[in-house]
Amino acid sequence: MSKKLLDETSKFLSYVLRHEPQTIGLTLDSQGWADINALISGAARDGRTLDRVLIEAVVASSDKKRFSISADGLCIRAVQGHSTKTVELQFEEKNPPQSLYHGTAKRFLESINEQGLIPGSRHHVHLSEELATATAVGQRYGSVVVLAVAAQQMQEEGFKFYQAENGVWLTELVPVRFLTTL
Ligand code: HQG
Repeated sequence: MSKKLLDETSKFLSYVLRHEPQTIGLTLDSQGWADINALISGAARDGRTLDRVLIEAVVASSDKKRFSISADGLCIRAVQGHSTKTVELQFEEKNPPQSLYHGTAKRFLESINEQGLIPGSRHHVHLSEELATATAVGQRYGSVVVLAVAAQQMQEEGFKFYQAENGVWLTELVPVRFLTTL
């Protein structure tokens, strides 16, 4: 199976499982689960050949463990990163480490320094435990800058933190006073 096919399929799965399931007539439940057979037939109507072997290969090879398959093997979901309103993942609240990191583009800094970190089209602001991960996330948008978030202090002041299955930390927003530019 080629890396190109795996990458293309991963992007397609991210698109339909996080953002626009309706484009292939797919329904997600509130926890983001989609029936794998419905995904395969919906994709086929869109001219895309998916099968169980390819889907499982994408799930297993995803560098960020973006997807998970249900214990009974029937359903698949994206573990975070949703924008579709039909999904409201119930994440367990968790105590964050003292600091978390957020990589972004330098050109966004002025706005971030006014508004704090906001989720944009996703449901949460995404934060990383590792500097290196935050740097890689920020590089997607160009010249990168990494911000440290005083996560423990935020939590002490009543802000909630969650961790997705793949280790990404999530919170609703980060006010400016908890941010330090590194
Ligand atoms: C920025 C990928 C202006 C924010 C990654 C970011 C991650 C502001 C962009 C995951 C702002 C949103 C999430 C403000 C935040 N003014 N810009 N007030 N507040 N921003 O893609 O965190 O491959 O929605 O800094 O690896 O970059 O999809 O979020 O640059 O884990 O699995 O607005 O997506 O994972 O961009 O990335 P995104 P993100 P996947």
